[in-house]
Amino acid sequence: MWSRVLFASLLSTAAIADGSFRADSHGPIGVMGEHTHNAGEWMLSYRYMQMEMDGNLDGSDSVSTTEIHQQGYMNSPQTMTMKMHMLGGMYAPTDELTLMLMLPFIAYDMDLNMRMGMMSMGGGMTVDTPFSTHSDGLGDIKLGALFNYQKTDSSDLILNFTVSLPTGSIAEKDNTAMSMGKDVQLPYPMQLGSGTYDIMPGITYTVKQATYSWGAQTKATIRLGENDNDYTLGDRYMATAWYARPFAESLSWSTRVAYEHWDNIDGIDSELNPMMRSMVPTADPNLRAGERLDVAVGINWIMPGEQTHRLALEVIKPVYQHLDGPQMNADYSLVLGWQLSQ
Ligand SMILES: [Cu+2]
Repeated sequence: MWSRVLFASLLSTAAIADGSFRADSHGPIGVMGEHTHNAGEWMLSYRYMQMEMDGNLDGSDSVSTTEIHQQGYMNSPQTMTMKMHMLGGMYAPTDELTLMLMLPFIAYDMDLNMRMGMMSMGGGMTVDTPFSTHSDGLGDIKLGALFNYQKTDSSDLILNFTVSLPTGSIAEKDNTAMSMGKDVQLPYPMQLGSGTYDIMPGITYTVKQATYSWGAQTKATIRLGENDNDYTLGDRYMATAWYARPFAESLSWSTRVAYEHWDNIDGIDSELNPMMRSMVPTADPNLRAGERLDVAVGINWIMPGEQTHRLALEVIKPVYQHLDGPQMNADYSLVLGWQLSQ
């Protein structure tokens, strides 16, 4: 085992000159479609992504549970955990074209508080009932094509084109504190898919120098048409840039910034009880838009060989959020990934 690791490390030092075996020859693991492959190469990947949301914001200001109840909502979201297992595949039929497939499996958990006034006990008395909702299953499958528009020894300009298929459920139901043991349609953020075909055009530029690398990517998510429940999720626009540096023999660290803007929902979910909109902010299609600036640090570890293994971790922390609220506050995310390529 150790001799193999040592051998791999020596190999990576030897190969550092041509750059193909550098840990930072792939971008930070939280970035997708930032590299291409040479003709005939394939890659399999697994990513575990987790995002924690805690509390609520209106604009950039924190809104307390009590303030949300005072705005007339009987239910206030408290925390939400979003977990995703993503299987990925890449294959390059030619040097100019790399195909990509992404299969996401998602689990969402939201904790809420229901507050009810107790008339019989006189003014001002309230009773809090905490409850949770859960959804899980396949998300929207994505098919991508990456075109090497301009490639030099040290830089790569990639045109990204991805289609997102409506394979994720928009019919997720669960008990709520108000549903008397009955499963009811859950609000928008608990649904697993968009329900629409979405196109995701993007541009990626990466540069590799002897002692460092950097890259930038911008990508949009444009929803086409309306889903079966008569609504369309908001479009999303993302831009990110990173800097990475090899250290030791088979490791690299990275630092990254990412900005994302997303729009409100168009239409209203026809399966969602119309009363819900006044009972919980997550059921209001006009309280979904926002923007966020994240910073991230990451590490890549590479084990080259006939087949190259790569392990990577990235931790992402929002530094600025401005939300149409009350909307849930993103606390942090992490992405853990394994990539196998040949
Ligand atoms: Cu790849």
